Amino acid sequence: MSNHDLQSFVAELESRGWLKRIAAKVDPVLEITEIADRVTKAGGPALLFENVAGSAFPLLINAFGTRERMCLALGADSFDDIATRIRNILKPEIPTTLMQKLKKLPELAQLGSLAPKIVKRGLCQEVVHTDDADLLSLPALKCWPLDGQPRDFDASAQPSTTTGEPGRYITLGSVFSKHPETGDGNIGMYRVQLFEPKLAAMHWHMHHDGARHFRAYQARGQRMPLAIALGGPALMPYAATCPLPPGIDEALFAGFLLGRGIELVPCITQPDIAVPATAEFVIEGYVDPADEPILEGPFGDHTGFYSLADYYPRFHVTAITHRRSPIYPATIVGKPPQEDYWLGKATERIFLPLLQTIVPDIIDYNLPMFGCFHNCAFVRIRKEYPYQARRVMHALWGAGQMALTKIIVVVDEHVDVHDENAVWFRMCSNVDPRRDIMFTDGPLDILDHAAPVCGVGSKMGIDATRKIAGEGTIRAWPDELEMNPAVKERVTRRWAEYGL
Ligand SMILES: Cc1cc2nc3c(=O)[nH]c(=O)nc-3n(C[C@H](O)[C@H](O)[C@H](O)COP(=O)(O)O)c2cc1C
Ligand SMILES: [Mn+2]
Repeated sequence: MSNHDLQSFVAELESRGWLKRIAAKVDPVLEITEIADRVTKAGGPALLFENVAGSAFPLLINAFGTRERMCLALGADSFDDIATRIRNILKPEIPTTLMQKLKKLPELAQLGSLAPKIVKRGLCQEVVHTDDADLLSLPALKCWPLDGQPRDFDASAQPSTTTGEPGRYITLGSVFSKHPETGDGNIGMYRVQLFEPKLAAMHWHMHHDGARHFRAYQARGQRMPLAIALGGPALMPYAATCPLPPGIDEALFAGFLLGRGIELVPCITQPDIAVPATAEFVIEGYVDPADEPILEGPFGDHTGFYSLADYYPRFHVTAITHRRSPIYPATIVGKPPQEDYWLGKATERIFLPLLQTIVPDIIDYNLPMFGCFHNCAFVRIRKEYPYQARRVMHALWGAGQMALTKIIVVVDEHVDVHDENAVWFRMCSNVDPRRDIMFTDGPLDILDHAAPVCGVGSKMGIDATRKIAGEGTIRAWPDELEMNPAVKERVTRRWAEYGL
């Protein structure tokens, strides 16, 4: 079972020739980024660096860097297979909201025993460090040259940084938390900047569930227990990135994807939090609402720019546990394509049926690579009445993490949204800018540097559908050119005869 834990996944990748071991000594400061960036952009293999300078642990990167490897991690032949499984659960029901649908998952989980199982022992606790826990023993990457160096960087204003090199990050950690009142679990992938052996920064965006949980602890004036897990079932990092609504535990969704409940073991120093028993490393600790926040970043981000430095909660480490011979998993983000493109594509496909329950007009959508997830969405609808495209835009701007989308382009049902030129063609030809482009305002991705205020700004909707009566001033709308199918078929059949 290659998706049981990271080590079996690595073995499976290797047996398929999808993984390369690198024995040469490499620097986790920038060098691994440059290697991984080249390999990922060339569609190359997963990389296992066996000799990382300054650390005893091997480092795995680009494990999910192709469609095939992402599917293998998910244990599916295709993303659409998973979407079909989801569609089948949703089918017998009257379409309601995404929220109500997902709230049903726990019931389904009980039936199918997909709920997480708490176990007493886990491989992830074979080795336990408490007083001697040291974040700097990990081969954490410094990804890009200006990471961790704010423009007006004043070393004296920082805690005494003992990382040697500023800007080292845990980049593929799944952060486990629990809501203090409801007890709901959450897993989110948030980057973690290392400052001292037991001090890091927790970069959860205000729109994400980790930050929401933190606000609940803040209101109660309580410390928030946390654990960062690295490794575990191969689909764990994917599950941590899933845009599930608040209150829906990613551990349950992971069980649904895996087809059986994932095994969780309680942390040693934070026993309220349970983590995958087969994780490679677990970093246990807490954030304290009474602390001063710490200046985090900048960080070379998936937008292709450095996200600006800002203040985030301090994460205090109480233990680091790991397997006897652990592998440290990492990723880098940067100008696309990167490994995270495939995590995003999986979500785009897997969440289509759920999105359709709240916006049934949508036949298909594409989050194009250049849009870096939140900047741009191409949406295909079957248009039946005036201003339907605008209704779809507004619905999307209210739908979970899709609400952060900056630019939405809507096209008619005959347009393939995965063919970017086909979308540009309609956008240029079918649009009267003054009539067909609308602006609105709302929350934006925290990483959108063009937004006038962090996390808030304007959005643009472009209605590139054919215009019909009721949509402002339109003249007779022309038909699009298309050859008669019988003629096409005849030409195909006779092609050899033409000698072309
Ligand atoms: C490689 C990678 C890195 C990410 N880093 C962060 C991050 O630092 N902070 C953050 O809030 N979200 C980050 N995300 C996005 C969240 O993991 C994602 O939006 C997730 O759905 C949040 O889960 P939540 O809503 O349960 O908090 C990252 C995603 C990926 C794929
Ligand atoms: Mn969540």
